[in-house]
Amino acid sequence: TMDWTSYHSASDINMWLESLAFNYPDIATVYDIGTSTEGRPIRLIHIGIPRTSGPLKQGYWIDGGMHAREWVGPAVATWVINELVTNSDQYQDMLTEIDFYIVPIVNVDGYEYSRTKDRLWRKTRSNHKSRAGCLGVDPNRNFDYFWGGEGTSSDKCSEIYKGPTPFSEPETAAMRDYITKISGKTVNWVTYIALHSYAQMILTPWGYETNLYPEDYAELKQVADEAASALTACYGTHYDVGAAGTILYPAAGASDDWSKGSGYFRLVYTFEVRDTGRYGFLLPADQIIPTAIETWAALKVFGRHMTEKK
Ligand code: 0X9
Ligand code: ZN
Repeated sequence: TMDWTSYHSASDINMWLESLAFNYPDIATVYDIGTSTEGRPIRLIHIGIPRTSGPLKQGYWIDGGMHAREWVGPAVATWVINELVTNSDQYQDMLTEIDFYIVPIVNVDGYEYSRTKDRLWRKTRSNHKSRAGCLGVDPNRNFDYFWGGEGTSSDKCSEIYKGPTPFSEPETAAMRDYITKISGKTVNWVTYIALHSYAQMILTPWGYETNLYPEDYAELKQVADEAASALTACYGTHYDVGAAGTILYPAAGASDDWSKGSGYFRLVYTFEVRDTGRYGFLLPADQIIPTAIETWAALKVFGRHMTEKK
């Protein structure tokens, strides 16, 4: 059983995902898309109403927990999973057209390390033989799109260490392999969302340079503005919308730029959810539910945009 009044361990979340899929076998299936450095499963839940004929369903990917200390990401992801699965009758239209693929905790080792050893840990826990004994890679610098560009480091002790090679981390390689494997075969990917914290921003590509925009930026921005309005309508939380490298800072090798740049996804966003620094990464657990409710209001706008555009 699960609740959203406290933050939970990776093993509790993984067990809960399994039981949820067991209880709702018609719409939910769990897959382990890989194994972390320390041997934990990287668990994905696939949610949708199966279609027996017609075109491939549209794919909507959501991940959380890429950065270990950003605990609210996994909490929001699990809230969204619970909402979709247990209230699926309310989401018939979306679930007949769209398949959701949600990985609540990408960086499982880091998440557990943050829970038990070092609250502000960010990276994975891999060992790339640093002389100083530093561990871990920033998974959001480890994707191969402009890998090693601005806002990355080759210093193994850096918080933004890009890794020895692109996809050196089993966690990022698992994402790439799964997304690639099913693309165009069992799903037509459309939307990619990465849940991070904190800043209260909806970020579009590109993130690897400043003042650089994809050709369809006007559409990306317009839909994100609509999503931000829906979010603000819940509790008045203010969000900024813009290209990551321009309104936040340039950082290359991130999952969003890879998703867009590889051509697998069209609507690509990184959410930096609550707050703006009062608590920062240490967001109190009593803000999980309001954060999830307002974030879901925004995420539904992308879903509606997908089903309308026919
Ligand atoms: O630096 C990051 O990876 C993200 N911010 S965080 O504070 N959660 O670490 C922002 C990534 C935005 N996307 C790109 N720059 N591509
Ligand atoms: Zn992050």
